[in-house]
Amino acid sequence: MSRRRALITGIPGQDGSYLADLLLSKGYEVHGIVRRTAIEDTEHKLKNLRHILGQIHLHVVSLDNVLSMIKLVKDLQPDECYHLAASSFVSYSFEDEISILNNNVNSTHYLLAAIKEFAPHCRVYFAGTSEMFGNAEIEPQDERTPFNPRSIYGISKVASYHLVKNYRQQYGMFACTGILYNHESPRRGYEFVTRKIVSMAVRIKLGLQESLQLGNLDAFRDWGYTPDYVNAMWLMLQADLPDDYVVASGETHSVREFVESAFSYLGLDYQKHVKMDPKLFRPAEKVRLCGNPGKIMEKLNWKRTVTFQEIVKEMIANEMKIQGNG
Ligand code: F7E
Repeated sequence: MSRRRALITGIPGQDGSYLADLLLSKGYEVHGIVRRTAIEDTEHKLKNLRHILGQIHLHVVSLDNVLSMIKLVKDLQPDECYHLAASSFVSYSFEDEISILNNNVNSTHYLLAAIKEFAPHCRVYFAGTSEMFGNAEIEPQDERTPFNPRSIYGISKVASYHLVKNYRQQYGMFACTGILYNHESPRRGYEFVTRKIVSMAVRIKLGLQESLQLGNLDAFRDWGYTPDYVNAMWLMLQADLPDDYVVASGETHSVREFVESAFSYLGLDYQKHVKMDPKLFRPAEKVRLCGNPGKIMEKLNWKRTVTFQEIVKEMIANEMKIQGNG
């Protein structure tokens, strides 16, 4: 039997790289879409893929060019497509709202249309987010909770979610949305709060820096472990029927708790170093996001394997390895 072929948009990111690891371990032929700038600077832009560069196939395709997307889908005939690429840093979406909305929605639409026409057997995963719930009235949120996005990023994901649902219902495509809550790992980008905290805490420990400025320490998030979450993506495409699922830990922790744990692993008292900076607060932020993963646990037998404390510990250990030797 020939190897199953997967196409991943956003393959260089945290999620894309762990998903590529998972699919390779399952024997897939793995293809990824990257920007030209990534190929020109593999050292930095493809650092999450360094260990598997010889085992995957990369294609330079612009997600805002429908013709190049059609060509790739037609030539490749993927069995599974994971659409992870997006402008995903919520804060930027308050500054660059027009292009973020256009890019995130159009790329999803182009991909769905290309697959419908030229590779209709292909199963599609779309990366939704807890930001779709925004200012949710109910906690925890699940698949029936009404969306109330409070950022352009969240709005772009709600619009794309409806596109996915429409292609599923109108054209019979096997297309699913995973509504994923925050998920972290040593490969998280430095702009996100968990990586910022661990990298700065380690700098403070090494005497390279005195203090750390953060936004709202009393924001609550539902934090999970990225390898568990890419496993959820894969499970959705192996199901008998396409559907949408919330993927979350079901626990909520404050940014302050994350800070406290990270600093205490390093033997530091966070109160001596961490300062809140009102400039880093977000407009209109809902402070408690917490998901109910009951449906995916019951229907697809998904479970998380790593706790909040273990995530903090692994991220600190990795950062010590990088900075301690650097
Ligand atoms: O913020 C607060 C901030 O930027 C987490 C993305 O993957 O998950 C991620 O979105 C919390 C927020 O992630 C700072 O206000 C405090 O409450 O790490 P973050 P995010 O915005 O929750 C969702 C599910 C996605 O889909 C997104 O793509 O931390 N916070 N102080 C801070 N956040 C940052 N970045 N920097 C601070 O100094």
